[in-house]
Amino acid sequence: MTTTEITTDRTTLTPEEEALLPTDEEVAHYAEHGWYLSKKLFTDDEIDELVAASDRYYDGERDRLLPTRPPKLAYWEPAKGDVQRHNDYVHHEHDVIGRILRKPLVGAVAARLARADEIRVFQATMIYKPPISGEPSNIVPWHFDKHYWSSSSSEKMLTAFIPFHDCGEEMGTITMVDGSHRWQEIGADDTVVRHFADRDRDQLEEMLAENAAYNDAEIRKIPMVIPKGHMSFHHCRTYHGSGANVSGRPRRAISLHLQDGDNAWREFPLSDGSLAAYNHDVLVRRTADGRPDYADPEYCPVIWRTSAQQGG
Ligand SMILES: O=C(O)CCC(=O)C(=O)O
Ligand SMILES: [Fe+2]
Repeated sequence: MTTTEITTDRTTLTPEEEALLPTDEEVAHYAEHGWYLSKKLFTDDEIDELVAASDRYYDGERDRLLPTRPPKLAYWEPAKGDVQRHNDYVHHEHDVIGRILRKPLVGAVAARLARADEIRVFQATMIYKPPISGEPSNIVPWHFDKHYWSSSSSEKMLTAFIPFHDCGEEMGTITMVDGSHRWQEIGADDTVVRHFADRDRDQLEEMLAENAAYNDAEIRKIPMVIPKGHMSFHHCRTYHGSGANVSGRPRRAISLHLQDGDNAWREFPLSDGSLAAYNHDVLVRRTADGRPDYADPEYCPVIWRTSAQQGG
């Protein structure tokens, strides 16, 4: 990339937005604990726009469709009924949702937390927990996101969990296992690359306990109490999950998975000899040497680049 391009691409924040970035202390807290509760990064208008756009999305509105259906696509449709809804690639299929999620400020916060110069979207999954207290599909068992991203080379990837309203414990908010991103993992096998919905819940609870014991660590569960417009970030190795929605209102959110500029497809062999894959692999363009390109702007747009002028 030439200097001219860096200057052209330079994204700037207003002074008000700069004040919303994590402080050095908060970046250090993220490095130690593996999670960060942000300041108010989206205005009420932006969140209200997301709610309206998601209503239209659930009614079937799309600006484009994926050209092919990837093997592990999460894609709720009305025929699936009142279960927890997960819809991948909402940033690609819906222009309003995509535009709001690409807000540079969100990328700038992620860049500081990950200590990266560039942040791209990796995936955006819209999530809806129906207000049914006993709905079993509403429970998100313990997992960490890197398990699904074995074909990604980066260890810095992170997720922004963005509720569309105040989100507390009664809604089944996302809950972090404090500091677990620093644990050494034991007992991982190929089954961890399967989505948590397809896995045995007791096995996941047990895996968490075993990993904590192996690391001589206590399991400290921290529910993220997130005011409207704020969001919680977690490192790709931080264990997290969430419980029932007993609030009487739907819990609506987007899980915005982010990658740093250096992330790329890597060969990751599984025990049966096949290679770990991600849904992108059947969608994105190829790099010059034939690998899936996780920088394809069609699916993985850049939302932040730190230029020399802006400093780290
Ligand atoms: O919906 C939740 O509570 C958890 C979402 C999640 O696993 C994530 O954002 O990575
Ligand atoms: Fe997750």
